[in-house]
Amino acid sequence: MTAVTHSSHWGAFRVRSRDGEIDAVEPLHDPDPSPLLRNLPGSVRHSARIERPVARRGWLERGPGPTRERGADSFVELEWDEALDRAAAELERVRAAHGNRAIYAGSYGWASAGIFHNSQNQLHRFLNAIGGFTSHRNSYSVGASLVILPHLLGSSAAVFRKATPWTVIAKHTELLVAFGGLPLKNTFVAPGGMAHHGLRGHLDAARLRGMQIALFSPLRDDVVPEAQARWYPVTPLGDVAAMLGLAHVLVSEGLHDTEFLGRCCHGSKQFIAYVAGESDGVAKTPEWAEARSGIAASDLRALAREMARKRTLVTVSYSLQRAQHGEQPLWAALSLAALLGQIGLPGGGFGHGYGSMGDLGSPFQNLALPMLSEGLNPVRDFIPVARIADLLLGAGEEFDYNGARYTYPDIRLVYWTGGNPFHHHQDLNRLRRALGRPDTVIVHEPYWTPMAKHADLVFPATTSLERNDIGSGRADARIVAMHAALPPVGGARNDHDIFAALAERFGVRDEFTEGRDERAWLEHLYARTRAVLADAGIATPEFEEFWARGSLEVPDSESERVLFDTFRADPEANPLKTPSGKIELYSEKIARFGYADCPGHAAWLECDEWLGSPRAKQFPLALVANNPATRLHSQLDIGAYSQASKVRGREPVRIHPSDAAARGIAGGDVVRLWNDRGSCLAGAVLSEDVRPGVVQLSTGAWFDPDDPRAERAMCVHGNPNLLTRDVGTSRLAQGCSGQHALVELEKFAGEPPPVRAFEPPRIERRKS
Ligand code: PGD
Repeated sequence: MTAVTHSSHWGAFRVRSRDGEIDAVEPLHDPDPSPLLRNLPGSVRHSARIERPVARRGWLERGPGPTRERGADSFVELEWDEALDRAAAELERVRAAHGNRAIYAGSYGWASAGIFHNSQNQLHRFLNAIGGFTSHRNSYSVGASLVILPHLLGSSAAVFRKATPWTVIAKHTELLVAFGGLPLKNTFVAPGGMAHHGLRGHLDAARLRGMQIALFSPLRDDVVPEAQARWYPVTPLGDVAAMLGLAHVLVSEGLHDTEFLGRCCHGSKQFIAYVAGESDGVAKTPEWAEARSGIAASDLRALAREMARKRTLVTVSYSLQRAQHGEQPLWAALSLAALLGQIGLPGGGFGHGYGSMGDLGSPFQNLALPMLSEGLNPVRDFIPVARIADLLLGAGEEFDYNGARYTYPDIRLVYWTGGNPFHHHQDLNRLRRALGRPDTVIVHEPYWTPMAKHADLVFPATTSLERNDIGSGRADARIVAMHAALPPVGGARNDHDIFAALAERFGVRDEFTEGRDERAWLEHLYARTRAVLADAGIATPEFEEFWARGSLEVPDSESERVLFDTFRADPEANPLKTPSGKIELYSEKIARFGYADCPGHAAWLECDEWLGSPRAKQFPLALVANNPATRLHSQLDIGAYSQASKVRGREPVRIHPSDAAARGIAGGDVVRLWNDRGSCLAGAVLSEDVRPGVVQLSTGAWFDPDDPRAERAMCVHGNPNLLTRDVGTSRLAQGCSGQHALVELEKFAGEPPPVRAFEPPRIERRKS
């Protein structure tokens, strides 16, 4: 078969197939292609694919209802029509008996690239056509940021979409202070597509010009070694203390910019009083900070003076806000940058998410390309996305969120497409209990992921490689014609076709499809894309030509943008959308909410699980459960690149040699990590790049319980979310706090149980 163009969240490529399988993948004009492309060959016809619709045996025999059998039961194969009839009947039963709010279809997850086949858009569009569903707000990535940034800066888009691009940083920044680092692995990925990977090149250019990087992270390799960053091996969850210590030096030595603070910021008085200890009797001196952050007071003093001397950009990664009190590192970093007075200058000021997402700081034009419209959801109930287990376990209970109180509805049916909660959620034993509560769980998945294994009805979905689409990210270098490279595997169908068939059963097929097939939808969405591009002055060919050509280039016309430059130049004429019109270092509005876990200015709030907490006596290692380097989240954990990183088939856990020696652990040993929530096995890798007292185990190994019926199962494959805690960042944002946990670790005694994560469940042919 000839090569065709295609795209993914981690890159655009040409793909060649042979004998119904992906054979070779070549990047499309990319200076630094993602190694994640290596997961694609051999992934489409993998034995972990779901090939036919199935129903859980207990659900078929005993009907819908709460059960602990999900994830342990066998499945029975169904014909497509029967499976669709059963799904429609159950949706109808729940709607009629409990109303549409009893359907939870927040259905979080990254799904696949493509503006038409995005499975969540498809799900929401279908459910909106039949009366709506309980939805979610925000994301697991930036749950705290999306809520607090509008209070501080008027909008979150201001920081994400309008971030100063890397091209400007490479030209102007002298000192980049990166809390949470700039891990290259994360920048290979962006939702919707990422055709040009430029970070390595920008860092090279910046280093040659003399830019220095101060890296605050427990992991030395959170910046590529070539960038020669100065490593400040901060205690996990200790960054806010370091920021306040730096702020104290600026203020006590008169290095802060009072003119900028007065003109562009609101509430600097309250923040400075707190830093100086006037409001709480505790001066946040570098010595105070050293005791909490692990960074020497003398180093903090020297760095603060250097920051004041140089053109300095303070940036904080997404990971820092994915933690208890995750709002604070963001606010403290912004306050620190405000003291320096360089916000709005080229290469100076504040950034959030450099190194966390490939498209942040992209010099390519940020075009809001059309997606399939979801229609309107008449149901008002929602949850902050990471509160899924609270929702399922707490019907009728109240929760706080962003200054208001809401009530969890009684969910009877969960509908999931394009996401894997057994990857993204915390405290998985609690999630398993929660997923036992609804009457029915319906999942569309290409693969037998743990979420598919926990469903009652499973529909086999195609992967993007089996269908046609148009791919482009938010600030992408290319718009890509995503040609189907292979026919659908087994009986798999596109999510759109599954929902169209369900819509037919509800008499709303025409409303759902608008009378279009796949080709007609692509032409329709392309016509709308052309209009967006025409507004941006980009000429485009007709659909036929685009489709044959394979991709269109988007110019890098935003390479000179500077975040907040017009605001800085004239804050009266260009006010921010905050109550004061300025950057809020103190927020009366947040203070009025009265949340002890998110007061009116940035503050040091001790986390329950950090190395300074009493719990560390029992669980003395700080786990960093970060995003993986060898796959996107849990996607294609079956792939060759992900598999090559495993140690004796398990996810690698990195541990400092001194911590390993204290426990008699050698590299390559199978180890058990545990705390009072659960445990998992992993393969030990000894590394000096990890700060002593810290272990690092990335997310994304498919959950593989030793006993699927056990109340507290152990994951034999290495999923860290057995150990993480299921609490919101604060009552303000209720974001995901999964980045950290305290754990203990030991060498696993005896023969470790086999890894069965990629084996399908037991599937029976139906007795007629
Ligand atoms: P993915 O593995 O991308 O994880 O969590 P998310 O749920 O997005 O799951 C996507 C699923 O969609 C895969 O199973 C894939 O097979 C399926 N899929 C792909 N394409 C299609 C399709 O077209 N149709 C259908 N039906 N299915 C499809 C990500 C989330 O995890 C995120 S964004 C972050 S940042 C969080 N990070 C952390 C963290 O740092 N630490 C911890 N401990 N936990 C985290 N969880 C969060």
